Amino acid sequence: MKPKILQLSPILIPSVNQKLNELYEIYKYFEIEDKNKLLAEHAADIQGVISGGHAGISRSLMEKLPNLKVVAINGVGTDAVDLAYAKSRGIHVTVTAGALTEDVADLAIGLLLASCRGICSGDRFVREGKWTKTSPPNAIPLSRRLSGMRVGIVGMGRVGRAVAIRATAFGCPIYYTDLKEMDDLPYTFISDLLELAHQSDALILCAAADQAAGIVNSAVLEALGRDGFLINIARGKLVNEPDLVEAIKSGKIAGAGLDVFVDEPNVPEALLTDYSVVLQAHRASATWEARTAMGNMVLDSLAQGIAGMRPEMSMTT
Ligand code: 8YV
Repeated sequence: MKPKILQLSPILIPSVNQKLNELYEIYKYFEIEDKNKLLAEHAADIQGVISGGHAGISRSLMEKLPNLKVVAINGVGTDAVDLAYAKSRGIHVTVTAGALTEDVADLAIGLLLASCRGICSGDRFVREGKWTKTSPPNAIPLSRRLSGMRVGIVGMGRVGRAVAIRATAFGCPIYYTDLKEMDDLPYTFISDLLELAHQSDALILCAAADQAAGIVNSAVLEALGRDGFLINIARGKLVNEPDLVEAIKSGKIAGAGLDVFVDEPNVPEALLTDYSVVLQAHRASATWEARTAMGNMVLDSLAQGIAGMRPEMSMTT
């Protein structure tokens, strides 16, 4: 009999799904309406869970799975998993570290460029037929230069470092904050987030959100300033969203590029109508390349965890 796996969020790579179906009995929790019935019939046999970084797994669901060995996160964030509880049960929680780094960093730079150069506004202007012989020269406001911009990075893990390399190629001086200064980096460490925002023209959030909810608040946005841009490709909850809406509305900052939100897929109404904000639907890792590598790592983690080995990517052991 094949081991049983509960899948909490979809995987979009056909070869990975094929392999999953070959090796396991997969229960797609996100598609099943009668979840109680499913759990009543199979909970005791479930050995593995697949979920996304943002979706994670609730503690109450883990409690219903007495023989759970591994939660394979198809992503790098573990903020939506109670790691301490998983650890106390000996459940491995694994991530796909390294598989999505370049893609997430690419989107961070893309969002910064799109925000500061008004790329989406320009696109809209042309599509809406507003670019005419008689359109006033200032119909689209002048934008801001990325090259040389002072870039502040919050969280210097894999993604933060990849963003720094890209921004350096644009001639941007790099400042960063993290729990501590890192000896191997040629960038300027600023321990205080408020001070970092003050020193930056663009603040790029690349941090894990496990213990950092709401760190970007009104004071930080005010320090970033009216010519500053906020980019978030990490987690929505790093930002106090009402403070961000207020900062955008009042012109406290120049703009934002956001891939993530507090209550996805709900985006604050006020941001939808404000074109100084460039929006994405949590897609920083959504490339064929990243998602294929991630899916293969999920397969490895499940195989190792179910075989009773410590998965290479385990965050709990
Ligand atoms: C993924 C993420 O989009 O890595 C993470 O933690 O949030 C994202 O990269 C998500 O996990 C997709 O399943």
